Amino acid sequence: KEMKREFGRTLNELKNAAQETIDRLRDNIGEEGGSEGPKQDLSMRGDPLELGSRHPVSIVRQEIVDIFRKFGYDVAEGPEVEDDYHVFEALNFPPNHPARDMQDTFFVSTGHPNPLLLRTHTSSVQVRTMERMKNPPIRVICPGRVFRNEAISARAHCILHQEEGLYIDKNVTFADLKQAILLFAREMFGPDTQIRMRPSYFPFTEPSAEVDVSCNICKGKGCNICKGTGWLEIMGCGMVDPNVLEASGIDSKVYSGFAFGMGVERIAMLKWQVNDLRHYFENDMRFLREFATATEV
Ligand code: 2NL
Repeated sequence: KEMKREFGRTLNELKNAAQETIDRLRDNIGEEGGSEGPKQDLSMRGDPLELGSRHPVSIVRQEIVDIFRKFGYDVAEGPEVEDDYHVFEALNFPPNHPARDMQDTFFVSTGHPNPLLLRTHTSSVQVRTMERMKNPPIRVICPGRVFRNEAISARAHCILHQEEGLYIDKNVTFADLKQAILLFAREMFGPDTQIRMRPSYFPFTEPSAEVDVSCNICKGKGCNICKGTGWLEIMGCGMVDPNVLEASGIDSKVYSGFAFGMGVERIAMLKWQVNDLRHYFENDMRFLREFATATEV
């Protein structure tokens, strides 16, 4: 009750002060505005615009694309919602391959002979390129988002970015593949980079290999990034299986080719020693700002 009077007086003072300010401002701009419009203080500073910066995945994606464009490759993109034929069938996946399981792939529609699904690799774009071009030489690099039905952890995520390359012509050999990968690795990781290839298996290439680059942190001596081995795995590759060429209407007796694929997040992790994949998807400003100086918009 006692505070009521005090409170009322303060409110009244506030009201009067506000009214005074409104009157003063109204006198300044003029009651009607008129043909001249309101008089504004043009010297007042505006709100500073906070400039954004490129996401690290976007930076590396562009770096890889630029390297292969320099080698004469075209960039091709395709749909993220694909069909079984372009993701698995045309790439020589056997009918019961585990990737075709609900456990590993997100299905959009099932129960048809050619169900719709979220692509698990961008090879489907290369299949569409082969179908369209028919006549080699074909040189494409296909960047894009891919999807895996996986539990999210430091090393796995259900959305990832991939970049796959394909080169088809007469007389393309494994030696050409090695040279292309070596040149790429030296552009990407520095001129002293060494590569090694280990035998591997993919349904769509034969022979197939995993590619390692010499660890540019410890110069091959062994550190915790390369786990003491001196080598870092960067991609998979191989000679395109003749079945894959034939499925897309390319004569495997006349033409041969090589293909490779790499994870963009993985390359970015190696480049900046990021140890947890989840950083790339959480959009924490403290993480993103780290890359603001790495690129000029
Ligand atoms: C990896 C390995 C690879 C391919 C992708 C490919 C595409 C066509 C035909 C044959 Cl159309 N191969 N792509 C070949 C070898 C490896 O990716 O580890 N990716 C993250």
